[in-house]
Amino acid sequence: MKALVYKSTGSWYTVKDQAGRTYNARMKGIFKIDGITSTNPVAVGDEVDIETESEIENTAVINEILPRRNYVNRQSPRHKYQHHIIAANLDQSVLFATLKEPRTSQGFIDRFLVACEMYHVTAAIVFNKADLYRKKEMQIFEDRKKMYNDVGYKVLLTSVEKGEGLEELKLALKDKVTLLSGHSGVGKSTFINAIFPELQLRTKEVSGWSGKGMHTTTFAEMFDLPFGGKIIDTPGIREFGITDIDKEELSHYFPEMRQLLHDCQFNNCIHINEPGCAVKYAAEHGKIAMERYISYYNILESINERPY
Ligand SMILES: Nc1nc2c(ncn2[C@@H]2O[C@H](COP(=O)(O)OP(=O)(O)O)[C@@H](O)[C@H]2O)c(=O)[nH]1
Ligand SMILES: [Mg+2]
Ligand SMILES: [Zn+2]
Repeated sequence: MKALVYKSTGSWYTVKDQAGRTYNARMKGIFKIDGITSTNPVAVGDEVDIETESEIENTAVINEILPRRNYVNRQSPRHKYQHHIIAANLDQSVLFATLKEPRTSQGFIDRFLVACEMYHVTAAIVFNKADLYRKKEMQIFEDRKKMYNDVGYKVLLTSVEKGEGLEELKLALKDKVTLLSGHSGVGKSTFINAIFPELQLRTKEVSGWSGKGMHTTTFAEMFDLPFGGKIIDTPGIREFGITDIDKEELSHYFPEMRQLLHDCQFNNCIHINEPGCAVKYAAEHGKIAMERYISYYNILESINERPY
């Protein structure tokens, strides 16, 4: 029978069948998907085919992983050519960011958006901890909101602590499968606790002087939202990766650049020093945001040419 994977703890998976019954399931045999060996072949959000093993102990065996609509990856830190699948079958990913305590960098946000474009997952940004923002941060928020809205991304402002902006956020999550992303300490667990008071995921104080949050949980987990939809919390995973990409490909993942590519003089333009570059011209003339162009440049620099 069919079931959905809610949690992965390494070799055991928490799955739920269509009747809403939960099992502890494990895999039989070795799985290879799309020719890649994955360090954890079954991911949260996966649809699987299971067989009950023990009715009394609520255990099951996973026979098959059904085809994925999409998935997001992270390169295994130890093995460059192994990928760690974070989650599958997503409708969108929401990035929690903050402008204070801690401040999420522009570069991090843009890397997240590029990754979402690569994986064909809709992206939205939530700026949390609004209660801490003063005039300066509010101005930055308004600037960012306009910049990202212009490119086509939804931007929300919340204070999970004060309960502000939550209705709009819930509306954005309703009836969708959402991957929650963002640095540690930005309020993801606090938000999930606010939706499910009975859950009480552990949250931790942002430790004083360093301003850095601490990881309190280790495994990704999916929750059914009481108002419809599902949310996946990914503790300990800071970002999903921009993997296996050519320099020439990067601008395809910036929507505002994508629409200018045909206007560049060279079709393999990487928009740095080439003559007749429409992207660079647009950045210099305020048609695309200079901040985004700088992020583009920084990501481009981080892409290693593949050794052929
Ligand atoms: N001032 C303020 N603090 C918040 C807000 N949301 C969360 N926090 C605090 O930020 C810290 C980290 O939150 P947590 O939910 O653990 O972050 P996570 O690592 O993203 O899951 C905790 O001390 C929270 O109480 C908010 O809207 N305003
Ligand atoms: Mg957390
Ligand atoms: Zn160009």
